[in-house]
Amino acid sequence: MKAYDMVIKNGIIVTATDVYKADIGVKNEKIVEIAKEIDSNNAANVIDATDKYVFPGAIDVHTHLDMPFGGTVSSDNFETGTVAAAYGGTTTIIDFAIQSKGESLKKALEIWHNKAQGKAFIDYGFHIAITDMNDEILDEMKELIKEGYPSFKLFMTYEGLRVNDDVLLKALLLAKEEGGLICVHAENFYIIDYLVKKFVREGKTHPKFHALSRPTIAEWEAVSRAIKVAQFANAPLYIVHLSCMEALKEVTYARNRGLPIMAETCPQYLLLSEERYEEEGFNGAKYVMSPPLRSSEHLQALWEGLKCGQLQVVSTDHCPFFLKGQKDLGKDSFDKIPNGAPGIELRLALLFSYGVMTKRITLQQFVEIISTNPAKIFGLYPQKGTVTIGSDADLVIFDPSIEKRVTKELLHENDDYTPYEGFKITGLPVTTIVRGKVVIKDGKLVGQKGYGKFLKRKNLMVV
Ligand code: DUC
Ligand code: ZN
Ligand code: ZN
Repeated sequence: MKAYDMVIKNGIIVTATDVYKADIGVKNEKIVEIAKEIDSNNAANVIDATDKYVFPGAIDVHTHLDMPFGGTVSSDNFETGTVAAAYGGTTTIIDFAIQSKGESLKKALEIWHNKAQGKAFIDYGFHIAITDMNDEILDEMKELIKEGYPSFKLFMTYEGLRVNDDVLLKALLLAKEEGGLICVHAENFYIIDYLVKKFVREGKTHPKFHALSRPTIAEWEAVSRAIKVAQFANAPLYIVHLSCMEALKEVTYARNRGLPIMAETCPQYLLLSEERYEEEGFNGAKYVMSPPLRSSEHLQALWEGLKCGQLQVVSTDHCPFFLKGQKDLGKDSFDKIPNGAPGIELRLALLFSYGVMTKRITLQQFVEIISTNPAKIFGLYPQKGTVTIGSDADLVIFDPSIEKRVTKELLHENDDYTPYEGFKITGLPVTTIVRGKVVIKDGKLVGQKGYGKFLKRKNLMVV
């Protein structure tokens, strides 16, 4: 019997704190040795990573696979979505199990477990989106935090999903008491509702009115309100898909006073601006997502927020819909376009190309943002999120010398477009390893459907 199931040789290991050259020995799904030189005769499988980076597997804490939404269902399921994620260097996702009205949280989890069971190529966990709160649901939250589901999402907007501030407050108080974390989709429902109805009444139905109906003040107000409710509850809070500088200023102000407020942004808010809505014909619908794309000054501010650590995570909010057959439900009016866009596969390549290569963030910050912080915040650290002895052998071998232009054909997301068509990429993941098993090998899928396992999470950290 060999001492190692796998040895990765000569790679440049990058963690949130260090960059160094060493070999990695893997046994029984775990990293068991990191040394200057490991004898490859002792290994069943040897992978040469010369001139390549070895990152901890990336963690995407915001995906919507197989999700009923906007009169249709997001087009990637747990099979296609996790394959695309693995190609992109993501080894763990945390998806959202969404409670239907009148339903228990456990029922929502049962439905989402059934969607994922036997399909995933990479590991996964679930946040629970609470849409219908009462005392029993509060009791369930308590129980579920202990059972490995410590994070909950509340929508402050979207008819049918949204909750009021009383629910936000109750959830925050409970999470504070029991060691859970509340995440919010923060936009002001009433501002948006007023503007959507006004534009529709005036016959302003083009996709660009989606963005105009969701101005930054709607996000700013809701982020500011959520932070204040969290401050009152003395609870940590995580703001999902933050998109504008006013909201970032609220987060920064709170963090500078020592409040446990954390926030993520997504590649689309760093790299795509509102001019996209002017693309010809119905093409602006590709970018109909919430919050919407913003003007370039906001993009600049978000990069600075990442650099200074005021934003801790980049996730994708991957929520794909086909332009033909799904987005066109809103052909006659922007308010019927399913909200969301694909992005699960390009997160590392985009952030490396436009963050690390342009020196907006360091290589260590890149790892922190895509892997270490998500693991810490959501209760997976140090099992995941770093390269150290005893951690799961979730590893990405990344070739920084590859140069490509993004085309839809390059990708594995189940969609008929990518918002990043034509983007120049420097650096791509070539090999993705999940718990010691190679899932993507030199750019080819070799993993097994159903290998990905459900992760119970605990011990959340504030970063
Ligand atoms: N925003 C989107 O664009 N899609 C899914 C849900 C969300 O909040
Ligand atoms: Zn959201
Ligand atoms: Zn989302």
